Amino acid sequence: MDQRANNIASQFDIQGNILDIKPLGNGLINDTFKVQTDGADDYVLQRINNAIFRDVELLQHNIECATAHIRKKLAEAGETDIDRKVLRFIPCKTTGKTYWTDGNGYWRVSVFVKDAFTYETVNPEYSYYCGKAFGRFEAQLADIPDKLGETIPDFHNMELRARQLHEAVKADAAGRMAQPEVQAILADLLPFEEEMCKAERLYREGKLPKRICHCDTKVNNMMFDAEGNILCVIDLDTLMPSFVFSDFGDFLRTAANTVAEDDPAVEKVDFKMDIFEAFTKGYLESARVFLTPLEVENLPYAACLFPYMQAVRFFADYINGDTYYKVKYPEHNLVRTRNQVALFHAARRNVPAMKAFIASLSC
Ligand code: GN1
Ligand code: MG
Repeated sequence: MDQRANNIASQFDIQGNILDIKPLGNGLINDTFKVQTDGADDYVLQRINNAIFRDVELLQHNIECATAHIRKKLAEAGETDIDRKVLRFIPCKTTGKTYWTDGNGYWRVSVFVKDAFTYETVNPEYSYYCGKAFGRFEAQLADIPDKLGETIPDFHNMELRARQLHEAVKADAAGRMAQPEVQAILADLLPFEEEMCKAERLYREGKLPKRICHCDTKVNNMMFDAEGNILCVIDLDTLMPSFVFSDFGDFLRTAANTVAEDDPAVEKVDFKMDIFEAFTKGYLESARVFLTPLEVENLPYAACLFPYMQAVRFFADYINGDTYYKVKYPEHNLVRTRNQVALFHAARRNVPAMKAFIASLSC
């Protein structure tokens, strides 16, 4: 076992002796480890990517407020097994804060959720549960008294993402603009830019609210028990005020894609309408109570916006020379971009069917 990791984990008020620490999960941003102990709980140790999350104090403030609020609601509702239904972060022994820094990096520890499973893909039944769970998650946070901030300012602001792409193209820092395929992808994306920036326009016109959203509702950020019940939502770094489109759109971006987001077989990419229907049904059952008609009307737009935004983000990173997302090989971000562009087109073709389905729901 790595002595450094052991030393870092020991800064936190964990119970029991550490037996082993090994890598966990496949996030693209933070580094995650499982800390096995001889006590009642195991833990998750995470190095927070401080280049991306610049304000760790705010980040942990958001997470502490949100988890405490959900914990309180679960307790009031008479829930048992609360440590499997909301994450619990462990304070540092010396500072009492839920993060620790050695001046070299920022670290935090949470209780490992026992007997829980995450999946890279889901069937329609599980999608329906995910929809219900995310609608409930947003509803639970709708009356949070604390003020939460944006852990990455303008994280899902499409206008900003479009601007960043334009800047990347102009700077051409990695010399990749000379590739004919890069030019072709750019020409494919640009005509939709204005259409995709609709949310920001509605917001400026005062028609669209920001709510507390998770903002990284990839399917693998949801934990299930062995029977397929949703336990909790994980990866709370991007929990912040945003449009509901974030949670709705990002879930479908991963769950409704016929293949993984970095599958090079673009011809296999399609938008699964059965997943859309099941998720939307569940989501609206929990969220219809607080959503405005304009939000509901624009859910099909959200299903297109997120593959588009992700394509723009992967593409800008490729052009910049892979400075943001972890890559496993040099073309990784380009492969991801192609995949997300194909998904965007597939989603867009399904907009009339999505609208018809939402209109058919009675709830
Ligand atoms: C990042 O680290 P991970 O995989 O949970 C990213 C998301 C992207 C996603 C694409 C802070 O999330 O926004 O949708 O990769 N998180 C951040 O797979 O940028
Ligand atoms: Mg994740």
